[in-house]
Amino acid sequence: MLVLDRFYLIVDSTRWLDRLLPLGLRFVQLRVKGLDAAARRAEIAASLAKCRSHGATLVVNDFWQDAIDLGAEWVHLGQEDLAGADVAAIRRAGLKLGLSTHSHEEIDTALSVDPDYVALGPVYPTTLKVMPWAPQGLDRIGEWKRIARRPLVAIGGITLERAEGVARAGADSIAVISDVLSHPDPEARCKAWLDARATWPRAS
Ligand code: 3NM
Repeated sequence: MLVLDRFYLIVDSTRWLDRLLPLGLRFVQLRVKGLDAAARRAEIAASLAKCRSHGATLVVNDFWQDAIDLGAEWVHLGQEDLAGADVAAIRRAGLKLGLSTHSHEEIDTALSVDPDYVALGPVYPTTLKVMPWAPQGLDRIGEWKRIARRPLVAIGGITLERAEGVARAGADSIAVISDVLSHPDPEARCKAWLDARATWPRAS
């Protein structure tokens, strides 16, 4: 089974990569919004180069055609992105695929394209994304792991203090934005996550 890094940071620009990759990040998602196509492609290309030079893996959110064109290894799609994506083209290009899920219907849809990981969210309330789904809670993680039978990423409102419980519940990897990027000292917080992940129990 594919092994994801247990700490999965999501950033919105290469500026974060310059600051945080030197700390030892291994698995990072670039989630850019609101750039025009040229600026977006430049941002993805620069992020890929930076991650490669640090031995980290970059997951490109949403823009699967750019990910293919620019030689990325991973793409992450939400359900709406998935509906408009050419999964066969993504596969032909050799990219690995992660998918967001929030409900039984969505995980059924996700599993129909055999993704390399499934993300479940929001585990806790999050302020970063407006969503109709109530927080899933920890019990859903175990349920999702049984249904998905592949690496499971937990996302949404997860703090470092909550992370061990999320890992114990069955998450293979924990995706995080604000607990690191909105922290008064993002470098120190990122380092604390990187150190902590080695101590989490593995439920699977
Ligand atoms: N997707 P934070 S929750 C981008 O449930 C995103 O699919 C979610 O940010 C989902 O760690 C979320 O600050 C926001 O809560 C994650």
